[in-house]
Amino acid sequence: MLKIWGRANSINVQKVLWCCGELNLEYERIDAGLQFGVNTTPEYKAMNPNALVPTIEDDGMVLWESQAIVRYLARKHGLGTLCPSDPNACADADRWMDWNATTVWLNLRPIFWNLVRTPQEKRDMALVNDSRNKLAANMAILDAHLANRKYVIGDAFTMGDIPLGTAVQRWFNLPIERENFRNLEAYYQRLQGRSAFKQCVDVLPLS
Ligand SMILES: N[C@@H](CCC(=O)N[C@@H](CS)C(=O)NCC(=O)O)C(=O)O
Repeated sequence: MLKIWGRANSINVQKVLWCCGELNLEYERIDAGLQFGVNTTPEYKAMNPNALVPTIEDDGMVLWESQAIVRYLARKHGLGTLCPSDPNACADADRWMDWNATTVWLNLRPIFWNLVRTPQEKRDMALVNDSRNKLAANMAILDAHLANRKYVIGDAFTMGDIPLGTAVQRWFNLPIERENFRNLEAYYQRLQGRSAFKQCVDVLPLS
């Protein structure tokens, strides 16, 4: 059976759990990271030398990097649905996944880290404010893009929605100022209608 190492509150683990839920895959999840440890053991580092979560093992295939895992599972079990078979549609989904990893996450991470994981007196609020403004600019792009489509590549839900969906959930639940992005709000509500998103990602409080 597919094995997933990683604590359930990690945004990167959540991408993989949500993907498995969309594909109705059975899996065994082993808690790892932060208070659970495991990820710093020699055995774990032999699988993932970064000592980060998630890592998966599937029929002898060991894989780390959450978005590579989402792509792998979507291609293996959801070709034509979660992973579009049309190369243009697939590239479109890839584009939004990469944009999340290379752009959105860089702005979201400092906000999350300071407001959720750092005691109030030690927070770098200048960094939080700057990152929030940059994240709001990213969310404005997504909001405009969603004006005439239900999901990031069109009217069908694909792997392209998974990483961004986890970021959008944080945007709406972090204690920050938010612009009134109506298309983005409708998108978040649409995601909330998906049971795997509700179970694996839309879990509060953020921790
Ligand atoms: N680029 C990696 C990043 C993985 C990552 O940073 N994981 C964090 C959790 S979100 C982690 O393992 N932190 C250490 C810990 O939980 O102990 C991915 O997408 O999988």
